[in-house]
Amino acid sequence: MPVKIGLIGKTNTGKTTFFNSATLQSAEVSTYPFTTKAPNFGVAHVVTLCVHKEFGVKDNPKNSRCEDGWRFIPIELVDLPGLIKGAWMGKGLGNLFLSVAAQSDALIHIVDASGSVDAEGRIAEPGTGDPVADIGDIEEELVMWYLKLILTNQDRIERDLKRDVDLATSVEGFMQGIGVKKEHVLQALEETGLIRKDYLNWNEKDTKDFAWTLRDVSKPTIIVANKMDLPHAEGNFGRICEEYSDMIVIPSSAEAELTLRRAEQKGYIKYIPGEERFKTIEPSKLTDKQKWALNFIRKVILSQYFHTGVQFALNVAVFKLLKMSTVYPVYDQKTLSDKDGNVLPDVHLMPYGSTIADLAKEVHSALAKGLLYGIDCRDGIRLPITYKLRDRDVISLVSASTKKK
Ligand SMILES: Nc1nc2c(ncn2[C@@H]2O[C@H](COP(=O)(O)OP(=O)(O)OP(=O)(O)O)[C@@H](O)[C@H]2O)c(=O)[nH]1
Ligand SMILES: [Mg+2]
Repeated sequence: MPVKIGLIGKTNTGKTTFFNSATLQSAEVSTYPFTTKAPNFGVAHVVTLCVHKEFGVKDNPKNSRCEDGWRFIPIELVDLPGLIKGAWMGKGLGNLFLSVAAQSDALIHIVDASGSVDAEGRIAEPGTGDPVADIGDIEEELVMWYLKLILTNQDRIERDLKRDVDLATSVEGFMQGIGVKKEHVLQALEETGLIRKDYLNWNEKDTKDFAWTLRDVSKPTIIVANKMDLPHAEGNFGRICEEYSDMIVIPSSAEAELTLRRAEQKGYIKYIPGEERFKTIEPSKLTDKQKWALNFIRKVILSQYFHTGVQFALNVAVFKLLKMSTVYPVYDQKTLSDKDGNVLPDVHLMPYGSTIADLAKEVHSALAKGLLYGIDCRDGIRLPITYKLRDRDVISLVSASTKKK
């Protein structure tokens, strides 16, 4: 199952622009509020330094792509309809939104750092809006949905408790559809201290605190401060970092990334997503407007922030927030190839703590069944199937059926 990242945020903050630039799709973007009516799904990539150079081999990537030494690993990106304060009361898309958002492993909360979206979600002069308040409003929206679910299931919880079903199991029962697991409930009860208070004595504030914490622990999130190319964005970016010091905040210009990716597609420039420079290939083919736009990106975005933030945000979400490792399973330990001779064909994103047995399951269920051990292709050491994988491991999986006689 590919890693899934959801894009959430107030309307008009640039979610679809971010999505299009990362997936090279053409979903509708406009200055009107609530342009995206239903979720858009697409394939984006995270980028990591490929191991082929270290091993001194030429690779034949299959499930990913290798460009100038960088491995591009596919992930699924979901662009969600925009939110606005009060959406949970029924003005917005409610449970449909929540259930799609909940299927994501992590969320990227996109905010307009320039403050150019007003309270109704319309585009306004940069500097007139308050991105710090916008983030708080949208977070509150999400929490209200969690709270609503808890409140509408109060009778069920009480019935469960009477039947000696514990609170965590009961809550998981009606919230697993939005990605809440028993361990999340237990963590939220622990963090709020409510583990020591009888549920029947919870007051309104207790339930709300619980909903906040449950949202927090069940759905890891980073903030992307978008529209950094506009006035007022820099000052607001500093404020966002201060206010949300417990979260990762990444500056971005989705519009700049989209311009670069489209120019690259047309063959005007050579640009590797996430890099801090691009090369103009045929300057004579560019119109004055295109030249101006590319120059602006070079001077205002790349020289100041080193990247447009789009690729960087995806990498951070997968590698830092979700702590995923990249692991290369191979068949032949010596040639580092699969059965058809493809060298380093696949790379898998594995959650922190995954074992060789987990890797085998990802590759093929038949392989997992007869799995005997793994071999670390760096030093030839035989590893037990309970060995916890490390980032950049290249592992030959040996099972009863594949073992060479
Ligand atoms: N200057 C600037 N404008 C941007 C940037 N990203 C998006 N925009 C503009 O912001 C407006 C809204 O962009 P969308 O991508 O449609 O925003 P959205 O968040 O998907 O909006 P909804 O679907 O309504 O929630 C469009 O006019 C975009 O061109 C950016 O990085 N810089
Ligand atoms: Mg949109």
